[in-house]
Amino acid sequence: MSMIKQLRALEILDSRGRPTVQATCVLHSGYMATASVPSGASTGAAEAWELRDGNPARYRGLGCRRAVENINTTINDALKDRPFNHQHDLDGWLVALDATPNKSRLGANALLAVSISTARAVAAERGLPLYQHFADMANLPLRHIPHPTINLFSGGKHAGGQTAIQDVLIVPIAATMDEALAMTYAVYQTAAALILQKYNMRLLRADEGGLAPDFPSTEAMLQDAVDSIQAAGYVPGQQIALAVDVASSQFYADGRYQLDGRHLTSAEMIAQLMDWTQRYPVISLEDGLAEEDWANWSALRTRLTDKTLIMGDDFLCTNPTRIRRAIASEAANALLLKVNQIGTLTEANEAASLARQAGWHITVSARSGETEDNWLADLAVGWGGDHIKIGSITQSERLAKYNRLLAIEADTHLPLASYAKRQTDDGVG
Ligand code: 2PG
Ligand code: MG
Repeated sequence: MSMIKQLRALEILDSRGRPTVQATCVLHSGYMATASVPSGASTGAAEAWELRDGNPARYRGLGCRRAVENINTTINDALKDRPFNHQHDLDGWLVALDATPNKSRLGANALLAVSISTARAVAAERGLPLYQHFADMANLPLRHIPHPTINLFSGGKHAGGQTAIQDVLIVPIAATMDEALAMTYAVYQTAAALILQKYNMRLLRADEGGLAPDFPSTEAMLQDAVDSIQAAGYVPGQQIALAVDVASSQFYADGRYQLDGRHLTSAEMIAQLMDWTQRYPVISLEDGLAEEDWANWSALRTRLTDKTLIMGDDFLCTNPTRIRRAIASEAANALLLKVNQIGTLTEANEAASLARQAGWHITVSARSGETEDNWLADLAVGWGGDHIKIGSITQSERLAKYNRLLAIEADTHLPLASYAKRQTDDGVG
């Protein structure tokens, strides 16, 4: 049994210099912990509500003082001195206290900061590493370190909109996290030299650290990734595969996908996605279709071979209701899990277990606006994520998570998850 003595919060800045929420949980046992929440840019319409102050004179309305105040007063008053045994008790109180469908009263940013800081304090109280506490919360054994999918090229909302699609990521087919990161460094540096030569662009980075020259087309973005892999001495598809976050909700309007100067119908977009998977070593397509294009997701999944991950990000928003619907209509085979899309650990865990039971793959993901906090690495290991998506191997808000994964790998000697579609029951890809 645990009991909160005090919750307190602070407005801090994320990796884009925008305010976000940090909470500290002090337990009666004397254990305490702090956690910070991230924030997206290409957000799904169904995401839980990030409470912002809306005062244009301060951070252009993005201040988080109201969310902070909600933790310091309403949430602290309601949760302190109440004994609880499980995270779901605590998160249930948070959801009931907010009492809106999308957490707009107290703010999902406030709720999540409390949910995670409390989990971390309880892990300390139990004398366990955070990843073990997350595994216990999900009632799962520790099986593997999630396989990294690492941002090489950025576009869309993370790079000023110079391309329609958002990310081309590399998936090093490595045996350990340590090896995967070393391979990534080689490709990243080679790609930086290639874009200097080809686009005359210096090493400038997008929000998640990806390289973001003015690619003339999506095709060029994919081809440059393959060329960089090759020039770094690796065989595309055999030693390093690709994943794409198409983030297509961002270029979908009036029933058409506005891609490279074309206006594609859903059927044409599906054909385009198939073409990419046939011509490039793409193993995962995230948000290949738009969040409101429900009717065509099932067609996308049917048309592509079962080897490709059809992953829902904005489409599913880590929302158990949307995931149930997608499972029933066979609209995807992979979940992108972002806990701040739903607002508490318990609901995110429910989303993950629904996906797992359906035989889906899970990629645990950071947001484009991150902090130096590293809880995501522990969560991804504890909840058995198949892949993890953090961004590039630059910038400390990204490296905090990669470095934590290296430490967990060194401590646990867990194997790296398969890079391929999803884990079978015996843990072999
Ligand atoms: C995504 C994420 C991370 P954002 O779309 O998958 O890359 O971006 O946090 O801006 O939603
Ligand atoms: Mg995405």
